[in-house]
Amino acid sequence: MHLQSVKSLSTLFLTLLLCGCGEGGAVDTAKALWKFYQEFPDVSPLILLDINQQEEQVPAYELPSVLRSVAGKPITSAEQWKSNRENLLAQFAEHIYGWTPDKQVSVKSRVIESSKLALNGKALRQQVELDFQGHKVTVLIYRPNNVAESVPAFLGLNFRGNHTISEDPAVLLTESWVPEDESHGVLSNRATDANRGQRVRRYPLELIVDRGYALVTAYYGDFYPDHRGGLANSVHGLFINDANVAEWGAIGAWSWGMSRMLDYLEQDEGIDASRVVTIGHSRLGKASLWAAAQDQRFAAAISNNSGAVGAALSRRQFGETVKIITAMFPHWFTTEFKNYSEQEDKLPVDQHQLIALLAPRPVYVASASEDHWADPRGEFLATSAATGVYHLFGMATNKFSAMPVAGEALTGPVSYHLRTGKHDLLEFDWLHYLNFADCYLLAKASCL
Ligand code: GTR
Repeated sequence: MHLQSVKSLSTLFLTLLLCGCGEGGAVDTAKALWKFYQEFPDVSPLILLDINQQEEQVPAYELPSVLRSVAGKPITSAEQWKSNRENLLAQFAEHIYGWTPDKQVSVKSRVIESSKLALNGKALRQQVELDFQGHKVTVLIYRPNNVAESVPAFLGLNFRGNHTISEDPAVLLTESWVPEDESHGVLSNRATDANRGQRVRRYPLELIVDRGYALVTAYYGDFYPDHRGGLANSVHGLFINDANVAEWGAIGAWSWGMSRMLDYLEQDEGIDASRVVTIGHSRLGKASLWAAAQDQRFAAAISNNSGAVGAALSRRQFGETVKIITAMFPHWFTTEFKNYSEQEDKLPVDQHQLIALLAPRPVYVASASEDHWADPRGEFLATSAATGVYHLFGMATNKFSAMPVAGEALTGPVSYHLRTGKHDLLEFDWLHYLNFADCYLLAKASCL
């Protein structure tokens, strides 16, 4: 494709900002283009010119029914749904995320730091090393003090290292590869004190513990460093002789990591491992859904602005498409997935079925009104389409007849909200997630 007009140049620049290649709206377009080039030196930014942001240009499509089995038979009962579940998961593994190894890996866990004085004395902070035969991951836990019984928890991975989620100087710096970020003092891919608290806005820790929940997190790069050469230092090395994982992607590795964090919580008396909800933003929202879809020990899942190959319908080809995501992030997926570029209608599944794999456990999908890259309407429609499976289980859901206006939510075991603003995870989102958790993890509130 060639740049034909000034109009297409400005479309490109706007798209660069949209795709998160610039942080928020603060960076100018030239910087965004430079950033894109640095992160994706072998991808032409012209690929972004294909992006559709017009509802009228969404192609006609037909979704695979959530109430039809992989073998093509109608599903009319919860029992039939359950017996089709593994086949449906296998479709996502085979065509999209790759197979997650089921081989057990031995792990040694060790609390390496602990203090009851965290968050102004409100929380117990624990840093736990999980050592998978030499591959080490550090889990950070904040758990409310002054509660006798074990508490429910939000469990999710973070983007830049545990030390970026709070200003707390006791949090250990990650030793894993982190993306270069000169403006936050990250040079030579090593975290430094300079980027402590960089993502504090995404983690209202005091609010979370005040409401009676623990937060459990780890740096996603501890499981799989998020770049094309990341495989060499990823947990894939633990399964080197396991043929089934040859086509495993990074999203799969992050999801696997979330399950291993849950394994640890099963031994932690302070946390009720039967009441753990996965949470993730953007690419980590994709991992949140895939982790909870596969691992039914998770009590619920939250997907925040997860977009393409998260909660958004691929067949809409709105915002980020299969073609774009597999060009920019090939290591996230099984290699076969890129064959569905511009052939989304050939995919045997679409993302509403990933959401449905949570059933009958509660699931929450959230979008942001300016996050066109992630296709808010596609996220809403996928969530809506998943409700049919909850009805099979005899569960009442909200009516998803119309997309809520920005600032509004649809509550219930299948929840959705549209926050005003950009691609991010903010207090508005957390307040809704906490209410959702009050309903389904604490049974404190009436929920529809
Ligand atoms: C974008 C990517 C999205 C989303 C996002 C993020 O660049 O295209 O799929 O994952 O990054 O994780 O912030």
